[in-house]
Amino acid sequence: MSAPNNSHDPVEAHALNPDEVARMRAEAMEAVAAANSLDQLKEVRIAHAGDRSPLALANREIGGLPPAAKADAGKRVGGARREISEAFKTRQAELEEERDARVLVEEAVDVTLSFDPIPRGARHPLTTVAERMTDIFVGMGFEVAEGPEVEAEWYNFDALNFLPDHPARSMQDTFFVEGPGGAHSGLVLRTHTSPVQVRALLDRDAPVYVVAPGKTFRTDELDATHSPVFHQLEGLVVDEGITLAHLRGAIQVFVERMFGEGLRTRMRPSYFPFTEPSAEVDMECFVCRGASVGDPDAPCRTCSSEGWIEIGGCGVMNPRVLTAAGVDTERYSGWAFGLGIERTLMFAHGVKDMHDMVEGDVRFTAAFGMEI
Ligand code: FA5
Repeated sequence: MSAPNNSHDPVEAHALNPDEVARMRAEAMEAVAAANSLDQLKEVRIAHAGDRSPLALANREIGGLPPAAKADAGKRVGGARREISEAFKTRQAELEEERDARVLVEEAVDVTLSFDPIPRGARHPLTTVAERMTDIFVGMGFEVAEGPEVEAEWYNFDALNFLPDHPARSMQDTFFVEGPGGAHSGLVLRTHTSPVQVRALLDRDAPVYVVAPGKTFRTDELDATHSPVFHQLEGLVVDEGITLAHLRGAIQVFVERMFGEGLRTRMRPSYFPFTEPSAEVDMECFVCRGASVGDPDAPCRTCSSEGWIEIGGCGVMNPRVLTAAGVDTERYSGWAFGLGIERTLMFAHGVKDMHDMVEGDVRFTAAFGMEI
């Protein structure tokens, strides 16, 4: 006689033991009730209702029971699993409701608060620097003059004593404006602000003290220090007894107010058709103040260790220009200068590349404090 087959006896199959099923159910119900977040509840579900949970494993054993015991065990295990599933759904609904209530409080938006729908803009640093430069001269008694950006060749060149074959007129430097059908229009995009000198002199009687900030155009490639569209500040003085010494003084005052007290300036001989003598204006490097010259251990990137920085051109008015503008050269004399505004911004604020000024990235403007 063989031994009784007890392996399918629900009492002996531990997992199907009614007490054990009740214990597993109670443990699961307790864990569901204790879950305080949806994440915790998810873990509880895996542990007590997942495929590898104790009750799921017990359920698998039912298949091996004798038919008479199957229904009983199935009812017991199935009932426990259903109850756990219901408890899980109820707890899930409670926790979801709690979460929604919390999110409503935590993420509440006060729609009655005032807001700025469009970010506030600011003027471009070139505009504010041009204004500061202009203000320095206005403080010395100058008035502001203007001229058109699309300018007659006569004002841009002829009246300023540029001879017809002067290289600045060539296609290399000048944007010529085409007339109808490609005809010669006699107009250019002004290559400098100097034509405003002539316009200012034709507009008013001497004495004349004007500055003219404005946009200028040349067929230069955009690089770190050049742009095809750039800005200059023109200055012009015509009065009795005016000499180069007044020009030196005005430039010196400008440099000290713009860049710092005690900075020296110098003039190097140069050539412009509308001034005689002509000079390039240099100012002492405001970073190294000349200390980097000949000192390889302390190179200066601002002045390339030259000690001086060029800021523009200037000179005593050529009498031919004054005559073309109807000024009595027996009585009056004068001088003029043209300063690069981009270069001034670069030196005054350490801007290393002109691309930054023209690319329109608002972060560049923001770095200057969004002056309005
Ligand atoms: C002139 O344009 C003369 N009209 C200046 C002048 C006025 C001389 C009155 C005498 C009397 P120049 O070509 O050197 O000169 O230009 C003057 C300044 O404009 C330069 O020193 C430089 O700062 C700036 N500049 C010239 N070309 C460019 C460019 N492509 N991009 C940016 N700045 C430029």
